[in-house]
Amino acid sequence: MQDQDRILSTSELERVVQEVVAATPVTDIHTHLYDARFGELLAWGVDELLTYHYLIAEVMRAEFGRTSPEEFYAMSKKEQADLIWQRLFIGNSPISEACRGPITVLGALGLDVASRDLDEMRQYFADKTPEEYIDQVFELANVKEVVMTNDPFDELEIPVWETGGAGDPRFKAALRLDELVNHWEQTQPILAGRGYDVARDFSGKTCDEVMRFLAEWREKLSPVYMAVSLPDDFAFPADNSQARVIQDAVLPFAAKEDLPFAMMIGVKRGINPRLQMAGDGIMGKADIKAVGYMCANYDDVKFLVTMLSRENQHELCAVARKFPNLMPFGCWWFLNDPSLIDEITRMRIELLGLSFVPQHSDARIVDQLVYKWAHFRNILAKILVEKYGDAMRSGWIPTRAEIRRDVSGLYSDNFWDFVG
Ligand code: HDL
Ligand code: ZN
Repeated sequence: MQDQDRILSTSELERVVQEVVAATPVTDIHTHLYDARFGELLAWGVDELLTYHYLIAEVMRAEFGRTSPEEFYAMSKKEQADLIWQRLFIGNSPISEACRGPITVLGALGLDVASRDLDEMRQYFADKTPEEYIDQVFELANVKEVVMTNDPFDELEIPVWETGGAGDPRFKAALRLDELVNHWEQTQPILAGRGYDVARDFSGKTCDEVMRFLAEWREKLSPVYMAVSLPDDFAFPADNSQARVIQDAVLPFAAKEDLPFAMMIGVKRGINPRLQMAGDGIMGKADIKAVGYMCANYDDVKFLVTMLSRENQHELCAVARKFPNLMPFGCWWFLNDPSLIDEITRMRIELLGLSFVPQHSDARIVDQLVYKWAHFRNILAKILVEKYGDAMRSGWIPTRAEIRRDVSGLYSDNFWDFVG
């Protein structure tokens, strides 16, 4: 260990941690982004940023009694963005995390946020192409690659995959299975219509045919993992089609193909259907026993798990201590806020050391990579300074190389080492 690599003071520690946390590129393991070949599925620019469904939910609160969800959704994208800008940024101080995001992005792009002139800021995006803006955002956010959310039942996505051809190597695929797992009764006829010999009651060759479907889409997408979101009442094992698809098709396929299975547990879809996508949310904690059972009984499957309830976080860490095939990841959705990111990340470091994936952006708009990662890096740096500092106060001497190793693990290597 060379002397100049050793960190001997708190001030040096703070400088090194800040530098490494900022300079280390990120693998963003769950997003809803698409590379430019997906055309209109790729969202970018200030009007998309302002009409993010998190901000729609917030503007509906500000507009209560004035604008109904139906009236809002009848507006054009520009009119929606104007209303959100007026209500949440001008008429109220933009200090919620969802409001803070666009301001961080616009400021990072060098725009005159203090002008509050949305039309002037729109000009900045007018002559950009998606491709050049993706390059600019990836550089600004210091993100090296993202994992998409790819739905084999999405009529807009399917043609792009059927066309084939290599996409942008920075955009990895994930095979999203919500329609198959959570809506079997609606999806089984669609699969049958595509030539798979599947029966609603799972008789005959149904499970083999579902695995043939998975194999064919694995061939098309080369996904880094399979994924599904699951409700707060998800139970496993269970006597229902959701558990049956997982048990008799997804898990055997995951084991046979060594393809990890990501479970995002705790979402309640359509709590307020009038808000459309903004109407999904959370109505209670999930049952960690399902996760423990799966990890214990399918030790040849790698599980990536994130949970939506704050109340599930500690037990997820405790279960992960028992199962090396369980990789907790991210501060998902309503947990992607500074106070909860701080709480959850500290908990994970204290219980799991550095063996987890601390964050994903869940970005739907390319621009969001800038703020979701800038905000996270600020919090991570403070926590790491404290944790390395604790060791130093007892005489441990960390090195620059070790801090670079650790941060690279949290941002990227832990994920790639786990998925293989
Ligand atoms: O199911 C999911 O992947 C969630 O992330 C939802 O897409 C949700 O709407 C979201 O974007 N959360 O951040
Ligand atoms: Zn998501």
